[in-house]
Amino acid sequence: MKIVSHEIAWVDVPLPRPFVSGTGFRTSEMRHVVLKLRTDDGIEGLGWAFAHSHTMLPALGAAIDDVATMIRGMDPMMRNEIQNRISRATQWTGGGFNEWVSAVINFALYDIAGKALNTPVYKILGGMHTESVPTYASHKLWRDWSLDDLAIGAAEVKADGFKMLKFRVGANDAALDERDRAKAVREAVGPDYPIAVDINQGWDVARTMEVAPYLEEFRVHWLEDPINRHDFVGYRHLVDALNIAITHGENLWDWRLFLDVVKQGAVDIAMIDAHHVGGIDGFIKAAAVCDAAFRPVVTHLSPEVAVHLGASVPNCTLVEYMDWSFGLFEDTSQINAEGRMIVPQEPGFGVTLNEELLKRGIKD
Ligand code: SMN
Ligand code: MG
Repeated sequence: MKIVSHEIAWVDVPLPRPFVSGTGFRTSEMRHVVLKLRTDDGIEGLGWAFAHSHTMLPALGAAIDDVATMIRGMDPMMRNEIQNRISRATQWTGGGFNEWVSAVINFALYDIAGKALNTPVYKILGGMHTESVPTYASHKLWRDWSLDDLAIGAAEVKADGFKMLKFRVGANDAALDERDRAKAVREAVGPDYPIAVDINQGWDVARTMEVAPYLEEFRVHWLEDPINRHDFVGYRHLVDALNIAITHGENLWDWRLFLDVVKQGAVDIAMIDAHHVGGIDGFIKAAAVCDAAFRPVVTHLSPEVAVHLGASVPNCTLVEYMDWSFGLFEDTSQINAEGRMIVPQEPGFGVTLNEELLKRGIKD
């Protein structure tokens, strides 16, 4: 089998509700770049990426286009040989961007492998769960939500069957206001339901030490990305000092960085974004590094990929449920009555592009 051609497509996927970041960035659609990678026996593998702002996406699309052209003629099952070729060609530019490009190619290669072998990706990886994976809800409860909306949204998530929820804090000036958010959520879901918070690198160590006791009071299960992604010394301090599990890693753009994090004792639960670590293969390496240090991992975004990782990676304990990409596909992982994400059994990732939406393309 050989890679013979590819196509790059652009599509704006409408969001179920507008997204407003903690820094005030607002968008009502998520722009995606889609790679269709084709083989000489007629198989088409899909890879995709998105960005919250559109700024870097044209550059990403151009780089994916170049790399897909470069690997023409290669055997798509030879993923390591292909990655070596990509690494040699891209070593002159910065790490994060290269990981992003590699991830989209790597996803398409896995989708091809699954279709060629008539096997879902999670079984190629060595399956662990055949039907469903444990999942937490992350698609609501944003920082701009009022206390009332937070309470209503938290109760809805629980009623929908999810086994845990994540809400955002870190936007308020007063520590007591952050406490109010945790209080509203805790009271809405009752004493035993697991809740987690995400700060998106909004604080420093001192601020985290100031606010965390208020969150501990409401039994917050994990504190995610409280401080800058590079401050491993700070993370080590928080791991040692706080009674809440410290979770981070979604902003680490290379699987090797997880070795630094675990060696320094700077994480309790590692969050890995497959797009940021070069794809499925990078995720597996990052997760193995964490496993060697007895650290569980959880996924970040892209549930269509993450469901296969959650169903196969031994120390992957939770998959993030986020609905942003759902419009891109005809079929996407659904949640069962127990709040678990259903594992696709179709070959590859088991997703079909929404070609109608693809025809509409992008807005500008
Ligand atoms: C997050 C990051 C980027 C986009 C949306 C949400 C957040 C998460 O950090 O972990 O879900
Ligand atoms: Mg996060």
